[in-house]
Amino acid sequence: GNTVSKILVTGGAGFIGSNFVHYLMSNTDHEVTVLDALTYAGNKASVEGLPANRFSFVHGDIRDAELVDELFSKNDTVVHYAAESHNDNSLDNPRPFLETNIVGTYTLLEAARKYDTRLHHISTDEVYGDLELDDPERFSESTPYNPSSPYSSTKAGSDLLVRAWVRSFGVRATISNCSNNYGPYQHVEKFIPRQITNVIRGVRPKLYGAGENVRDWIHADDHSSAVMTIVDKGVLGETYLIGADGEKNNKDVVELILTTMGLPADAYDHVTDRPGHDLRYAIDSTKLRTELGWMPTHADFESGIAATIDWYKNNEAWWAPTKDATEAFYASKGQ
Ligand code: NAD
Ligand code: TDX
Repeated sequence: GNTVSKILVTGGAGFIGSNFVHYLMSNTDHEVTVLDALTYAGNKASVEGLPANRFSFVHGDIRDAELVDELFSKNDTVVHYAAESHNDNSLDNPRPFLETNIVGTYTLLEAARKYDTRLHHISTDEVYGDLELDDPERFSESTPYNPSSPYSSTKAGSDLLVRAWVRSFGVRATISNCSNNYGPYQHVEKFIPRQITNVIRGVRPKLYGAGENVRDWIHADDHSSAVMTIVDKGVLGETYLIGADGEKNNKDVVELILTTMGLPADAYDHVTDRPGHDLRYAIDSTKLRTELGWMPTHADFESGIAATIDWYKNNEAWWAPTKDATEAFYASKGQ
């Protein structure tokens, strides 16, 4: 396996990155450094109170080649989460997605090449486009790339850069493409936290279109254990798909949130659909399970959602500062 002791986590103040940092602190002895630009999506509070002998936070941009060079010189392993991550924003203003997802990833790859750093690149199932509701095939490592949105096309571009730097320059990298995550510390712009925090505020949840679209939900902790499995045991140059057999349509998810929060299942509104809205994502994670022995442990979606609802109820100070601006953005688009 790969020897890890000092690990740099880009985007570690975001949703999945911060969950990964907490996972590392609880399950490993590694020294952890976060590099995060604290964009609208980053929140330093998500990684506050961690032991200073093992954790440090660097406020900076992954496009800053000088800073990236210095941090790569001090770390043996980099896990790259930093990205512009929200499809709806990418439809409104694609430029930051090109900057961070493409140029940012390029900047890290050049540093990995210089220092021969072990790099794990975090990506998404959205690079594969979408599936019909009745398609018996799910996405696998051999599915052709076919991204739909500015977000997913820039993530696809970043994956292809990683593959090219592996092949052309021998960079020691792996890639994972994961399905939709849920759990604590997720920005209220995203589907599940938006609806939970709407209900907490007495606002009706907002379903895009008819709500038939299917997402393959995985708890952020299961994503973290999968990533650590790949960092420890993954074969260099390989891609691994991460998923936990969690397909649900959006209507069922909204109804589950409402009933879990003690409201009638139909107490939501249908709003303007997302342009180009991908119909269905579904992951076949056989390769990761059989070759590296990974298994998800948060199998019960209902109890995972109940715990997530409790987290948002108990952490209003974490999300309240971003709620009004997020809803104003959606209201401007009839969503
Ligand atoms: P997020 O938007 O919650 O967090 C992104 C973090 O990156 C923020 O802390 C932000 O401040 C930081 N960041 C943005 N631009 C930066 C820059 N130029 N330099 C340094 N830091 C910068 O995103 P997330 O949902 O946690 O997603 C993390 C990663 O996982 C992304 O690469 C995303 O494509 C991927 N992913 C997400 C999901 C999901 O369901 N959310 C699923 C699969 C893959
Ligand atoms: O208010 C809403 N109502 C609604 O019906 C919002 C915000 C979303 N939706 C729908 C759109 C999607 O079908 O819910 C589904 C999930 O939406 P998002 O939370 O925006 O996620 P998605 O577009 O599926 O992308 C997510 O998963 C893959 C992450 O944001 C990406 O970063 C990741 O790559």
